Amino acid sequence: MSLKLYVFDNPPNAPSHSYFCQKLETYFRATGVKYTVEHTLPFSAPKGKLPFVEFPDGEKLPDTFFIIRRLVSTGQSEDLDAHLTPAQRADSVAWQGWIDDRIYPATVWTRFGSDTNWNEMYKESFGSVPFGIRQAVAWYMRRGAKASLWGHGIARHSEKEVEEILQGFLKAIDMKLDAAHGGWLMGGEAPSMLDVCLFAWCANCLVTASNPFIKEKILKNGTLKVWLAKRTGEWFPEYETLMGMLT
Ligand SMILES: N[C@@H](CCC(=O)N[C@@H](CS)C(=O)NCC(=O)O)C(=O)O
Repeated sequence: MSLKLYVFDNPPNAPSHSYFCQKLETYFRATGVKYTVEHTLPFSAPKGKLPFVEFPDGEKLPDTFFIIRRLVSTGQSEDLDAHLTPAQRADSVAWQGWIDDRIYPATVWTRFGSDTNWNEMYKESFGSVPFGIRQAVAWYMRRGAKASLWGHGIARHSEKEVEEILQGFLKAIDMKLDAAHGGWLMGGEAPSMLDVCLFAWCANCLVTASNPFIKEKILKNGTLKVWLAKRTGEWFPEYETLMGMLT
């Protein structure tokens, strides 16, 4: 069976500008799920967000959590946390929640909240949209993102406070890498969902100039860079530019 994976359009052989699209594709690579990539926009997605998948019978399913849950529960893919103890499984879910629901919004706020970072994002993401509608689409998307991040709460913090949140996460990752001696973050011989999410978040932050604070911290962390280079080689050997940044 081959799934269709619907994601934002992206330069070839590079990580996605969307963390959640990168997360799902990384899960597919880590588990060997067969898929083809289709480019689309969130307006066409069942829940208005990307990614979503389409099964061979035409059913469309959105949301990384529910997509992975369905694939695992129907025996179409591997549960990457199956080898963990129940307590470790709970930890893995908590780490995923930290990344998906706190670190990802903090990351998006650094991109959309600061005018300097937004200008980078604008150049990278809207350059191919025809002049004239480019400004309108960008303005609409920034306004929507700012409103939803205000609703989430992260946009109510100062830049310094958001950096503290990100810094705390990066410190925790350092401790995790140290405890795992640079191997899989939950220990053992195989990746867990935490490895998938951390790789996806780092790759997604490294591919853009719109989050300089995070990018600089990742690129200054030798242990994390070695870990990311290993994962890139195993999961996305075609990401040559990313590999160049890491080695
Ligand atoms: N809970 C969803 C989140 C997906 C999500 O937030 N996708 C973002 C891109 S990273 C999106 O489509 N944003 C467009 C919008 O909100 O209009 C998942 O796990 O797939």
